[in-house]
Amino acid sequence: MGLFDRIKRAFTGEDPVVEEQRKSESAEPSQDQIVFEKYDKGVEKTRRSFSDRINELFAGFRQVDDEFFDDLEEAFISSDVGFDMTLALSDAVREEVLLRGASSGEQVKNVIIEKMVEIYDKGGEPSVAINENPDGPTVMLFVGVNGVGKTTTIGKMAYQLKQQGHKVLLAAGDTFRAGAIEQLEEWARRVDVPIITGKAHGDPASVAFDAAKEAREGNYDYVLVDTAGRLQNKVNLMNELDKMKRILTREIPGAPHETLLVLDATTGQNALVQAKEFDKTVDIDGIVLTKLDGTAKGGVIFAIRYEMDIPVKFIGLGEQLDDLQVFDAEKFIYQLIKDVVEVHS
Ligand SMILES: Nc1nc2c(ncn2[C@@H]2O[C@H](COP(=O)(O)OP(=O)(O)OP(=O)(O)O)[C@@H](O)[C@H]2O)c(=O)[nH]1
Ligand SMILES: [Mg+2]
Repeated sequence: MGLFDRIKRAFTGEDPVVEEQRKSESAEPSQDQIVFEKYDKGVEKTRRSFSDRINELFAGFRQVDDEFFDDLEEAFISSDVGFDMTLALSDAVREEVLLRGASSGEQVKNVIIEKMVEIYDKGGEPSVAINENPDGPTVMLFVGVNGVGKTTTIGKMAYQLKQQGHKVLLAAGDTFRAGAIEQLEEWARRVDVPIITGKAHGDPASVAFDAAKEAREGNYDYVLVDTAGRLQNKVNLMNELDKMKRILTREIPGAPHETLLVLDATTGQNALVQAKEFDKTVDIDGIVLTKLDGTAKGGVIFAIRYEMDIPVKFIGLGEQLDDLQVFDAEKFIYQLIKDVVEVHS
């Protein structure tokens, strides 16, 4: 079943999770419901601003003319959906409205939502699975500019993996920023997993080496490697990442198996710029989009989807240990548009 059909099913009450959530306030919430509610809360700001813009647009709706499309494009651009996706969307809506002879506000609104999902879904949903190492420890490298949430994400990820019964090791590869090692040590304590550290201002590649060795000898399932977000300059940063990767590959075949680029959703279109920048020099397997809970700029997920070939695999919906979620396009889009679409039950 395609993405649009699944979202539609959620709206018509045929989705078991949504249905359960609607009915029950009495029973203990299921794991699915908990996740659903996290999405609900996590995208609240984005939903509110997106819904306001779209509803405002339709409050004064008379007809689909050039002025309407100007306003529609403005609404999408200011929701951080990105320039390219906005134009594609606008074109697709124009065409479909004509084709169907849609004239009422409600009809046009439905076309917009349908096209939004369709454009998001281009070529099918990308996999959000982590690349696992079948023969030993899976090494995950976390990269991104300073302050985006790398270290916090590692803490949450370690928690999740440990909950699933895995043996997890942390590696404090940010030796540059003052306090960075202690910060990761604190997470290691909270989650109760071991950590490999080096000296402050030491060589992060040697931390990577020690961690890889320990992971192999101690039969770990996962090694989560933190990195610096800022060095003296960008070239140094990229060289350092490169060196860490080389050491990891030498010590564990195929490592790092998963390189995750962490992006801060509150920076909106700037996150997209960073993604393009990193994509030029580092092989990125997936994106973690953090701080969605604190921003109305969650529409950037569409811009990333439209303009990049790298899937968003995880999203950060808060600062607690269990606030890292696997990205689920269906849940995300449903939560984003639920105040715009008429719910038929
Ligand atoms: N609300 C919210 N805050 C987050 C989320 N993820 C991270 N943060 C906060 O963002 C801030 C920066 O997080 P860090 O994990 O230190 O970021 P970093 O990328 O490791 O930063 P550097 O080590 O300086 O490069 C912290 O205050 C985190 O609590 C999230 O999903 N939601
Ligand atoms: Mg950090």
